[in-house]
Amino acid sequence: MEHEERFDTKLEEGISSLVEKKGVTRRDFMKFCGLIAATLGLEATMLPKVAEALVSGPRPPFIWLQFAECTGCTEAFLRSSSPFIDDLLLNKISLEYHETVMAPAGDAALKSLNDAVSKYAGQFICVVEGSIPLANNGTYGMNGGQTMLQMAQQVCPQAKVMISLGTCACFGGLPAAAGGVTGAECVHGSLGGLRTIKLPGCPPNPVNFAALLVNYTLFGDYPALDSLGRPTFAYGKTVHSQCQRNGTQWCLRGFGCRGPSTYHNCPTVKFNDASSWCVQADSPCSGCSQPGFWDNGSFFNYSGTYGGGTSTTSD
Ligand code: FSX
Ligand code: F3S
Repeated sequence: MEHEERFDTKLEEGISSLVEKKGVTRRDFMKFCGLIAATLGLEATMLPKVAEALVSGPRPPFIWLQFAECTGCTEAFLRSSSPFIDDLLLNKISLEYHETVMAPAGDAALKSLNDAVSKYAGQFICVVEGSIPLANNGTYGMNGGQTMLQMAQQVCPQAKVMISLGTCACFGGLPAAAGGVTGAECVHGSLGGLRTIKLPGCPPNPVNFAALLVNYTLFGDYPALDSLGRPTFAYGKTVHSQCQRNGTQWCLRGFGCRGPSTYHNCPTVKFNDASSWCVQADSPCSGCSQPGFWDNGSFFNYSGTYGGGTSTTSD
């Protein structure tokens, strides 16, 4: 959809400088704003506010921790085909600590973490990727002589807002799969039930993260969450209920598709600049954003008979 509405001079200047820097058009930017607005279920009249939040909103301090994981969550941002998502991550927030993208290493990195926590105590937004090894006093996950658990215990309770990014941080994910020896647990469980917004997915969709930030900038509060702590704008409906194959002969339910028991907006937001998603690419949904993934959610462990698969809901 084309958005030709012009905004006030300051906002137009901000948009111009952003699109110039990214080598894309104003229309591309407005398309991205439209995707964010649609993801949040906002009226079209909110588009200028969404644009403003992306262009000139406040830059809250972020501390981004990475524990037991594959870095796929960060990669999903940095390699996103949307030219605006990496910009959002690197320029529209004040990224005080992030091991993958920061320049300092070793002691200097740990010092910058401690400095940032002291300086922004009670004000920073903390993003955690990965689950936390608890077995053997947490020694399966060490960072600078500290266990990941110790680091999480020191940093996370001082955050203003906690975001668990990816299934590992939200529910344990792959590091917590059967056969693992590290005793990895989700962030919420490892930290005595600390309140955290959960954005599961392996990897999570960067558009939902961008939408969460825009929502926070616009309304200054947590979005509506479901009983598991996931924003309902992204996890309010099953994949199956939004799937383009629903009711067609092309449905992959007989191949172990987990769409009927997986809550996520993949069919509408999609991945890679909204070009495709798992089922569109002929893969059954693996339930990667549900608790129990990998062991319970993945069709890789599907033990039924092809052609006769079952699902837990019928919507
Ligand atoms: Fe987990 Fe993320 Fe999957 Fe990987 O940080 S949700 S294994 S995409 O990297 O934590
Ligand atoms: Fe079929 Fe639903 Fe999966 S329509 S392909 S079972 S998401």
